[in-house]
Order: sequence, then structure tokens, then C-alpha cells
Amino acid sequence: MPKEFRVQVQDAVRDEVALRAALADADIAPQLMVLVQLTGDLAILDEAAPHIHGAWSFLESVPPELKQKVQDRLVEALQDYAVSDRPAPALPPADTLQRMMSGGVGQTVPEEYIPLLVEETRLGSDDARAVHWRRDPGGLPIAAFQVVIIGAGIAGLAMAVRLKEMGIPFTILEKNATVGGTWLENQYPGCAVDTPNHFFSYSFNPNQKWTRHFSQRAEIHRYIEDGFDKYDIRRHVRFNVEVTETRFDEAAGCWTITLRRADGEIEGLSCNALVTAVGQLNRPAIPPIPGLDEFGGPMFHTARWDGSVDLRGKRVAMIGTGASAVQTGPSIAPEVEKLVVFQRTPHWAMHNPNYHKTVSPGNLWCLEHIPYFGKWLRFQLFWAGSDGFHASLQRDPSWDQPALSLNEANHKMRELITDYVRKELDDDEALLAKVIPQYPPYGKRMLRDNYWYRMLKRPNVVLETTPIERVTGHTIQMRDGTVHEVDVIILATGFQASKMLAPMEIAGRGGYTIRQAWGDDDPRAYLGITAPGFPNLFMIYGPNTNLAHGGSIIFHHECQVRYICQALREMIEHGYRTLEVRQDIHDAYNHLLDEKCAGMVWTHPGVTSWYKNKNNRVTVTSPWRLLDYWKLTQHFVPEEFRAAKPGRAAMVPGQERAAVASAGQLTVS
Ligand code: NA7
Repeated sequence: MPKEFRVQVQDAVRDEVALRAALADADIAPQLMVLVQLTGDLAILDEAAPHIHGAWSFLESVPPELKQKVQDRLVEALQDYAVSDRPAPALPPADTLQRMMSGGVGQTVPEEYIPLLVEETRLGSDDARAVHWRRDPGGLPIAAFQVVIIGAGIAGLAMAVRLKEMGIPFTILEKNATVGGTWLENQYPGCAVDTPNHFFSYSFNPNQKWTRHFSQRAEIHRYIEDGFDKYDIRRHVRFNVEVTETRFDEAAGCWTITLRRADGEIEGLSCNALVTAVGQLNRPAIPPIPGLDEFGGPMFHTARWDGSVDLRGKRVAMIGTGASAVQTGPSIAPEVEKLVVFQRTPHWAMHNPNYHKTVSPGNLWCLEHIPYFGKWLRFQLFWAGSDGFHASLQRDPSWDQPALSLNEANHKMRELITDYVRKELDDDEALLAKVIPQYPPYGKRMLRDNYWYRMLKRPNVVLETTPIERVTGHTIQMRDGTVHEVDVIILATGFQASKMLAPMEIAGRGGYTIRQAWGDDDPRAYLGITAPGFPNLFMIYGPNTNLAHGGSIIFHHECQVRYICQALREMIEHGYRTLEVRQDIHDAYNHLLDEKCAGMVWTHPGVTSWYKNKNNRVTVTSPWRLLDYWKLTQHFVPEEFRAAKPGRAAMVPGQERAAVASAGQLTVS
């Protein structure tokens, strides 16, 4: 917006001393990008780019005199804009953007990524993820169309904001007393995000005020709460209501929903379209360890943290060494008398120098005052966590160490992390042997080292790797006869991820339930969003939409939300009563997906994880590059669905086969 731009520029140059001090303290690459965008000066880009060796801020070695030159020119450019009536610079052409982006991250950014990156960063002026009506909305029955969203977490908010923009009525049903979902429920010490925050945020609501590069839970929760207030969504939420059952009413073409209120009363309501935004990781997995139930002291799961239990001076057992454990352990180890960590399988954990850092004052200042600075920083972080590792997670059939790694790049990563861990453990080879996995990096979720290895060196920490035999009273007995006396047990044992949408009973056409379709652990959907037999039902964070090679789950949610909004637009504009993905389209997609997963690290025979089910089928994680999924979900394709208008008979199987045969045609019964 030209006006906003001018105000911003004038504000930036008001105090030159403050401006220069901020630039001197801030990351250089985003400054360089802003300078090039404001001036079109590609020569300075060519001069500085060779000193930028990666997308993270700590991967540049731009000499001080060159940094000074960039900053002097940037001050000059901002001052020029402030006193002239020139409009904001136009978005550079794609080839210039590609050159800028490549220079800004020290790697070639392929041309095919440019539209995605422009959209994600909102470097262009449009909000390309907003879905607009193609007909005069005044003539459409929008107000009569009701959507119910289940869940008021990050996904529910994204959906609600977009529905509100379109004017589609909606209600959010939330089992908790307030918003936030996973960021409300996980209150364990040290809980934080491990995707960089300036990317782990909505593209439509970037936050320039994150205090850390990887924020703690409370700050993320506040960001979600602020979003509910900013977009005035809270009044659409019904809190303390749990959806127990929902059934598709074929005659009416709507979902009837059964709720359990906090007072135990049961209530019903109905809607035209149902969107699940319940996450994948909110039903704790409690391990079937004999005697666990009879443990003599306090015991709780990380996602059900009991803050009333004072851990100071206690002997604490922590079962599990996944993402929750590596955040919890180092946070409690200094205060407990003893921490016994029970590791079933080691995880890989990578070091990131920014992980514990606060955002510097200079960066905070630039994010607030310098136009485009935040957008370029978002681009860099998107790129840092984008598709860069994707190829290295695919099996090279000719690789000669298939048990340990998948290919050369994957093996290099193994060596790099091993060297790092060895240093962290002060060359303690016995401990190193226990914590370095025997499967390839990225086989399980890659963790960020939260000083986990240093924690293991503490005199009050014990790493136990023998399997647990049973729990009796206050003791945990190991299979080799060792006994640990403990006061408290923390279950850092993860979630029932594959049992998606449980424990809700969801019955689609003909009363066929989602559990009948998926069993306990075999969820499938088209694009992870919609499944045959369940018309007018859309999922956010459904099957195979978790990200395990990079990316931010919010990015994926936004892809899904746009797609769902397009589907709803299709229904409302055409007056469809039902919309249901075709079985053949769904099956072909899942076939492709399984094929892709078969060559990826998660199905490696040495890996067990929550990414897959008991049959080694990956059910949780997406095998696609971010770019592929973005393309797949960019445009809703009506021909891939069956639609029905009111008053028409529901399609019978014979007609269904006819519809399938007529691929490429939208069949309306
Ligand atoms: P995870 O990543 O599923 O980790 C669970 C941990 O608990 C893992 O180390 C498991 O070992 C261990 N575990 C599970 N069951 C048992 C039993 N029965 N005995 C011993 N150890 C057990 O859950 P998190 O909460 O850490 O993280 C979940 C995601 O939430 C995370 O990736 C983020 O995306 C947010 P295993 O490795 O299975 O041998």
C-alpha cells in the first residue's frame, strides 16, 4: 500500500542515529534485499552475495566495510523515498526476484519456487490466499450455509479468518475452556516451537514482535489468542463442548453433530459442511508398561503437566526421549535431585545457534520500521526450513551403507551430527554409543538440541537404555534387574497420532464410520483433506499432512484452508447440497503417496516412529515437497468430485461407476 509505505519510510528515517544503530545490530541479508528492492541496484547484491553461505543469519561472512556500505546506501534510499512522492517500488520481475532470493540465501532458488515465495512472504501487494467469489455474492445463499469447525487452535483460527472474509457463517466447537489447542495443552517446562517463529506464523498475520527466534509456548499461545481477538473470532467459539459424534444426514445433505457440554448434558446441532481442525497430536499415548497404573507417586504426561507437583529435590523418571522430552529434561534437570531418563530408541537432534537466542534489538527495530525487512526475513527462514533436505531423505538404491544412511548427503549429515554430539559429550564414547541412532538421520522426527546432551553429562542425570520390565510402588525395574527408586514419573511418550480424529465417532454416507474406513491406524484422504463416503467433510492436518523434512505446519494449514474455501465456494455458487471426492481420485492419490513414501527415510526398516502405522505404512507425514503440496492444493478441481443438488436422488453405486468412468467431468446427480 503506497500510503502505508510512505508513512513507514518517513517513520524509519525520523531518527537517523536510531536507524543506523538498528541496522548495525540487525541481520545483513534482509537489509541487502530491502536495499535491492528499493533501488534496483543489483551490483551491490553481486558484491555481497558471495559472502552469504546459507539462509540462516549465522551463515554469512559479509566483511564489515561491505556491511557498512549496504547500510549507508539503505539509509540513503529510505531518506530519498521519505522526501519524494515516489510510490513504493513495484514487485521486481521474476528473474530479478530469483537473483535476489538466490543471493540472499547463498543457494540457487529454482524459478518454480518464485510464485510460492512471493505468496508466502506477501512481497506482492495481494493476499493471494484469500478466496474470492466469482459471482455477485449478493445473489448467493451464503447466509444460509453453515460451517462447523471442530477445534480452536492454530488450524481452526486460520479457517475461521478465511470463512469470515468470505462472509460464510461458522461456529467453532472447542473442548477446552479457551483457545490455543496444542499450545494451550502443552504446558510442560521448556515447551517451545522448533520451527523459526518469523516463519511459524500466519502469512496473513505476521508477528514482528517475537522476542525469540524459537519462541516459548506462552508467547505462541498469546499470538493465537491475539489472532482470535484481532479477527473477532472468539464470539464464534463455543467453549467446553466436546464433539462426541457426527453423522451425515443424506436426506438433508448435512452433518448432525452431538456435543457433550461441560455440565454433562448432550446437545445436537447441524451444519452444511464440517471442518475438523483437531490436530494430530492431542490424545496422549500412555505406554502399556506393567504396573504403571499402580505407581505410588505422582505421574503425568507432558501434555497434561501437573504444575501442582513440586519437582524440586525429587527423584524424577522421564520416559521417552522425543521432542517433548528434549525440551522438558534440560528445563527440570537443574532443580531435581535426580533425573532418570528412560530411552527406548535414540533420536537425532541437530544444533541451531539461534535456538536459544532472543531477537536482537536491531532486528526488532527493523522488523517494525523498515519496509519489506520482515518479508525478506520470512523468505530466508522459509528457505532455511524448506525443501532443501527433501532429496537427502530419499533412498539411493546404490548406496553402500543402507542400514546407517540413505545416500551421500544423508550420510554427511550423520557424520556432522555425530561430531557435534561427541563434542557436547566431551568425547564420552560410552554415552555417545547410547545416544547415536543406528538408523538414518530424519528417520524419526529431527529434533533441535536443547542442550540435551549437556544435560546427560550432569551428575544428577542417568540415561537408562535397558527396556523397562515393570513398575512397582516407587520403583521402576529394568529387564536386566536394575531398579530405580523414583518419586515422580513424567510420561514424555507422545501421542496417538495415527488414530486420527479419535475418539470422535464420524459416520458418513450409509452410516459408514471413519474407523470402519481407516481402522485404528490407517487413515487416508485425498490431499489429506477429504475422503470418499464423507461428503461435505474437510480436514485440516489430516492424513499425511504432517511435515517431517522442513516447513511450518502453519504453511500446510494455509494450503488446506485455501483449498477448503474453494470447495465451499464451489458448493455455494453452484447450489450443491453435497460434494464428495471421487473414490478413484482418492485411491490414485494414495497409491502415488504410498509409492513416494516407500522410497523415503520414514519407511526405513530400522525406524519405528509415530509417522507410520503397525504395517509400516506412513500415515501421518507428507512425502511431498512443500512446493508440490502447494501446487496440489492451489486450485480445487471440481472434476475430482461428485456433487449433488438439493432434491436430486443420491447417487447409487451404478451411477458412481459411471461418474468414475467419465474422468474429467464433474458429475451432478
Ligand atoms: P514422540 O516423538 O512420539 O516421543 C515419544 C517418546 O516416548 C519416544 O522416545 C518413544 O520411544 C518413547 N516411548 C513411547 N512409548 C514408550 C514405551 N512404552 N516405553 C518406553 N519409551 C516409550 O512424542 P513427543 O511428545 O516427544 O513429540 C511429539 C511431537 O509433538 C513432536 O514431534 C512435535 O511435532 C510435537 P521410541 O522412539 O518410540 O522408541
